[in-house]
Amino acid sequence: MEVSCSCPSSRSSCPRLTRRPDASSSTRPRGCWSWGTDVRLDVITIFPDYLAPLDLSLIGKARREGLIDLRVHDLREHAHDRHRTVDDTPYGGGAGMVMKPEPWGEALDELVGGHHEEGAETGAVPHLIIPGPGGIPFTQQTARDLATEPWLAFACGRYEGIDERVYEEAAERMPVSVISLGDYVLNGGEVAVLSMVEAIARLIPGVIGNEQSLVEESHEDGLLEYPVYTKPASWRGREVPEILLSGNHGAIADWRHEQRLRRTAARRPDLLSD
Ligand code: JD8
Repeated sequence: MEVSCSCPSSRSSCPRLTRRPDASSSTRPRGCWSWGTDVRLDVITIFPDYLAPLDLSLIGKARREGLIDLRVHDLREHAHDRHRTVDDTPYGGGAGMVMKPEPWGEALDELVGGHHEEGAETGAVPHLIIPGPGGIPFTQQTARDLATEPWLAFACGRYEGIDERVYEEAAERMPVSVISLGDYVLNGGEVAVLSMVEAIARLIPGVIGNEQSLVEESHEDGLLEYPVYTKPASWRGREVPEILLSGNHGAIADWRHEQRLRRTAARRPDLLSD
């Protein structure tokens, strides 16, 4: 996916044109972008308060520390009639309402046009992620891939969805991916964006304290996580597995791997056949 950037770096050294090295490398260039953080995330929605949880916890801390530049935009700012209308009845009939194209076109114009504050000629564009039940599945690999990109924008649909021409028009000026959180139906894209942003942001260097804990997570290497325990060693007549109190780190590691295999075989045999 080709993205242009007008920062002073030469093509070969500009991080925007090259995916950011993965989490572990410390050579990652910083602050090439006029917004000075490594990753910019924009979310466009008619329910900005739905994204309030991203002010909390590790993501909130990462935003305050300038590791992530997360901006939430209200789509209704781009609906100029008295009722700030963003939806209308579907052509061809049918139940429900469809999101109008004009507010989306304008919202994306502002996003792309405003970057670097020098206007559209910068050529820098985000990767537009549009959640939808018909999208490609969102997986840990998707999160890993997107976490290497410097600028993501998320379009939260509602009602029966967004006018199809918005997808087509956007794809003429930026990369567009329709991604599904899972095979069930939500009422809109906000919940999906909350999950996707958390899964992506926690892979950005510095967001979660010790990146070591990223390594043995479920789906990180295709196996589910092992069971975990903490004090007290005995609780309601239930004991912590003896091996974990042994101090024998090699044996503990073997036991944990065995537990991961058993749990994966029991709950997600599909992961073992991949
Ligand atoms: C975006 C509108 C609601 C969907 C009519 C219900 C993702 N895994 C997922 N399930 N549902 C969504 C999702 C649902 C959305 C929108 C994402 C925008 N709706 C629509 C089609 C049927 N209503 C999702 N990611």
